[in-house]
Formats: sequence, structure tokens, C-alpha cells
Amino acid sequence: MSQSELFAPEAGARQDLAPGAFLLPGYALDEAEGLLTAAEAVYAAAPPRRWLTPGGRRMAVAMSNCGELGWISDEHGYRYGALDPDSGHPWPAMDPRLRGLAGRAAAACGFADFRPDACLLNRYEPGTRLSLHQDKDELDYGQPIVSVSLGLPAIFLFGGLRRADACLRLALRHGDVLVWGGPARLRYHGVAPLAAGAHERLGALRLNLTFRKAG
Ligand code: MD6
Ligand code: FE
Repeated sequence: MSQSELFAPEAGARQDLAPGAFLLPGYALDEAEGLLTAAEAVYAAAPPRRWLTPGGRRMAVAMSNCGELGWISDEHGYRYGALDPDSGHPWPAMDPRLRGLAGRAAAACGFADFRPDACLLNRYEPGTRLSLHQDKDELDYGQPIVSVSLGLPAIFLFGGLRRADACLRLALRHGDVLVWGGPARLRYHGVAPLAAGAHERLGALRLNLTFRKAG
């Protein structure tokens, strides 16, 4: 695959992107309605909010969490915590529909017994981007990450182990699931600015659910 070409596979078979990184096109399509119902219940208890970064900026992506641990950012740094700092309450429990999908997707990519304790819900509006980063706030890099895309399509930037490494551009659509772990676990990645559009179920929004074993 060349670096500039957009990789946009059809629904169906697993695509092996790199050692440890897999795309399951359309894997969550049949379950999307249940996942969205569960996500809406999370938002009712823990509304999406734009965290402050340690550098003092507001993130463009609005975030919430469910599960025993949630990913948080403030002027002191990035971390996982058991309480929603805005409400002081525990994060909403992880719905079995969410947990179940994450476990099955991980198993389909060779990661048996994935038991996520954190699900980060990322909400994007057109124009919103997520800059290149590594996911390294979790304790055990031996556990994979499972990421479900819902709503408007996005271009996922899939880089290497160094920030300066070239990125593949991967089209992620409603129902696509990305699984990565093993040698891909610490690859840099991000999301290009979301293009305008109207998704039939979510309107002008993209929702991304990422499941981790954080603690
Ligand atoms: C997103 N995802 O797709 C942001 N991280 O909205 C992530 O940052 C991510 O999709 C690790 C593994 C998979 C991901
Ligand atoms: Fe990430």
C-alpha cells in the first residue's frame, strides 16, 4: 500500500494492516443500534465534554467514558480515574453490549480474553480532528485496544512507532472496528479533520468507542 493512497476496504473479511493491527470492516454494523442506545445512556449520565490539556488548550473532540476507569485530562496531565471529575460520581457501568462486542472483536484478531475496564467515547463534529498521539496511559501494553467507528466516516492516520514516521490514511466508516495490540500497540495515530456530512442515524457526528484494559 502506498503512503498517500486512501485505504478503503469493503465490508467483510479481516484486513491485516500491520503486525498486530487489524481492520474488521462493518463488524459492528448489525449491533450498531444497541451500541448507540448504550452510548446515549452514558451521555445522559456523563455528558461529552472537551477536556483541558496539560498545555492549557481545550481538546476539539468531546469525550466521556464508561466502565470502571475513564480517561481524563486536565492541567495536571492525562490519566485514568474511577470518578467523573465533573460530577464526582463513578463513570457509568460498561453495558454488556459494548463489552461483548469488544471481546469478540479482539478474539477475532487473536487477542483472547480481552476484558476492557475502560471505554472512551469520542464525539466529533465536522472540522474536529485528533492530533497524532500514542495510547500509553494504560498499565499493560500487552492488552490490545478495540476501536469502533459510528456515524460520519473519518480518515484515520495510522503512523509508526516514531512521531515522524509516515502515516497511512485509513477510511473508517459506520460499523468498522479497528483492533490493535502486540507490536502495533504503541504506534502513533490520529484522526484527520472530519469532513462535513449527514449520517442517516447520527446526523453531522462521528462517534468513536475505544476499549482498553487500563488498570
Ligand atoms: C478515534 N481513536 O478513532 C480515536 N487509539 O476517534 C484512537 O485514538 C485510537 O481508534 C488507539 C487505538 C485505536 C483508536
Ligand atoms: Fe488513541
